[in-house]
This record gives sequence, structure tokens and C-alpha cells, in this order.
Amino acid sequence: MKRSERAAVAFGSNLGSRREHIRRALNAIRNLPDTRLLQRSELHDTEPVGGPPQGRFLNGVVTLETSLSAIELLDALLAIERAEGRQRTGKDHPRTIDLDLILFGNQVVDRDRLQVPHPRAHQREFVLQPLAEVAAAWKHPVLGKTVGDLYKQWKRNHRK
Ligand code: PH2
Ligand code: MG
Ligand code: MG
Repeated sequence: MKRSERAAVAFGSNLGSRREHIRRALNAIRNLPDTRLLQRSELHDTEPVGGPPQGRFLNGVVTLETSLSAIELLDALLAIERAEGRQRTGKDHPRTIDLDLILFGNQVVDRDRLQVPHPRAHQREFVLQPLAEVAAAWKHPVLGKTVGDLYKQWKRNHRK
């Protein structure tokens, strides 16, 4: 048995039948080789952040146990996005499904194709809130704080 890692994957959809894209993408994740789905957060209906004017998102997070490498998992997620009809029309444009690798054990990856932890995750409530539901105690290997603390910090910084 290869060494396995726990991974956190954020998903979001704001084009077409949002629930259906998410359902099928999570099914495809469940069927990946050497991978087990551990937990799924609630689905959150969220305001789009950045990009051109566009519809609201459904966002959430799953945790996985996998013996794929981070890059292998990234490639598998991109293939699932393509199978769900994802078109890359421009940065932050509406999408049928977006699957972002957020955390991979305590590994730090900084390559052109892949940065883990996801460099903007700790600034985004649509990632932090569902991530805190399923992985509050997970320590961010770069920032040295738990996901729960990062979400508390986000809320403190965005208090009106
Ligand atoms: N994803 C983005 C940009 N903005 N906003 C919300 N609410 N949800 C997202 O998933 C999202 C976004 C880039 O991936
Ligand atoms: Mg994204
Ligand atoms: Mg993405």
C-alpha cells in the first residue's frame, strides 16, 4: 500500500444546474483510483467574488484520503472539470464546476501548475466556511494556524 495523504478539495458551480454538476463531480471523485471520500461540507449559496457580473455560486468542500500524488490528483480533478463541460473562457468567469485542491496533508507545493496550500484559500469565505466544517483542526502548513483559526481571523477582519 502506497503512503496516503488527506486532501481537501473545494468545489463551486454557478452555471447550469449547479446541484447536478456538483453531484456528478463528487461521484467522479468517489470513483477515482486509490481514493476514498471522507467528508462533505454543507452546500453554501454564495455571492460571486471577483470576475465579471455573474450568478451566485454553490460552494462546498470535500476531504479525501488518497494515495495519488498532489499532481496526479490535480490532473484527475481537471479531467472531471472537463467531463462536466467546464470551458475556460477567462479568469473568474462563470463555470459549470471548479475543483480546487486546497490542502494536501502538510505538503507545500509551489510549481507553475499547482500551488498547495491554495494561495488565496485563506482570503475566501466561500472556501474557509465549508473547510472549517470538515477540517477545523487541520493546520495550514505555511501560515501555521488551524483552518478554524483562519476562519475566525477572516470573520474578525471582515466585521462591519
Ligand atoms: N471562485 C472563483 C472566483 N469567485 N466566488 C464564489 N462565491 N465562489 C467561487 O467558487 C468563486 C468565486 C475563482 O475560482
Ligand atoms: Mg477556484
Ligand atoms: Mg480552479
